[in-house]
Amino acid sequence: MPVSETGAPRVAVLIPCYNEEVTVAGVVAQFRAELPAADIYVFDNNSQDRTVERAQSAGAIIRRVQRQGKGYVVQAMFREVDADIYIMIDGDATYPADAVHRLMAPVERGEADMVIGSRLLEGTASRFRLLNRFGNLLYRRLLNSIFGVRLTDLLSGYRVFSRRLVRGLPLVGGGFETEAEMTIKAIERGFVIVESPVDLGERPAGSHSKIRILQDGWLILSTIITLFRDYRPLTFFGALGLALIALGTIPGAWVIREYVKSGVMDHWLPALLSGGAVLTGVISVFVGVILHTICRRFQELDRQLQIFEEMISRNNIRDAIGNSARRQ
Ligand SMILES: Nc1nc2c(ncn2[C@@H]2O[C@H](COP(=O)(O)OP(=O)(O)O)[C@@H](O)[C@H]2O)c(=O)[nH]1
Ligand SMILES: [Mg+2]
Repeated sequence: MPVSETGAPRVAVLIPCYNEEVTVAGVVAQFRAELPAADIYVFDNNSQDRTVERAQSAGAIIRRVQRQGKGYVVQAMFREVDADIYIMIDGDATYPADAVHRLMAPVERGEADMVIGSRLLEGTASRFRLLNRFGNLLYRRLLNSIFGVRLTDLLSGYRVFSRRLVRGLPLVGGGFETEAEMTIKAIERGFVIVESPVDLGERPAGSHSKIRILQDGWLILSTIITLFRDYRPLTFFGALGLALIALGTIPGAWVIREYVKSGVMDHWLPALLSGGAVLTGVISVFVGVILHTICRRFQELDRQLQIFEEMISRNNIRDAIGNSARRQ
């Protein structure tokens, strides 16, 4: 764990905000009380209310991001803030600040790169809107079966990150798909993720969620499917191909049986459709195989880069350059 000159890890609290004047000052004050030495940043995104004034008078460092969307803000946070431990939290006072020490502990001990404050782990009493709970359950099933993990809360906004993860996660999503994206990319890059239970509270009167259920729900689903295609191409295109082959085989077998029985070929249309489906299926399987090979090579490159970065951050620059030169 890299540390500051004083010997303690440098902690940054990151609060993405869009129109959170009702609650932001309270969140800043709570984290100031829990972590007196931390830098507390409010990343404002064109709020039209008094979010910035309230955050400023509560003592937060203000950063402004022009491009609208939580994902763009998270990208800016990861790019601009330099720390050893990063805490991300909503500005809506729905997550418990006093849980932060428990959430930070695995990262501080170097045992995890991401701790997710899970609102759905057993024993939690989170107050969810019904549709949000349903969406969360659906995405969790999907994520766990595709990527072979056992996470309970893919979308939590309360997270702790190690410096290694913040520096090593190329995020591109601009909106509320950012949590799904960072979770899947962290899994794929071999970062250690753990969950710790937190109870989600309700927003106070006058404060409104920024999630648009249908639009953002679709964005999150399409992000999971896109990353499934990108990171597990053999399963994705292989399953698609096998389904097409199976679909084409059934009418195909029937056409052949009819032909054998009557000796006359008079079912050209089903024969053509069946041939087309089987051929497309075979092509899809091959596409999966090719992309799988490419994907593995990129994974190796990723690992190599991680090793390289770790060496550099440990000041073994000469070692890192020497190693890469020897490999060429
Ligand atoms: N900077 C910025 N923050 C946003 C944006 N959209 C949402 N947020 C913040 O991200 C956090 C999570 O959003 P929220 O509406 O609470 O989502 P929910 O917790 O799923 O209901 C809150 O602090 C929001 O103010 C945005 O476009 N820009
Ligand atoms: Mg929230």
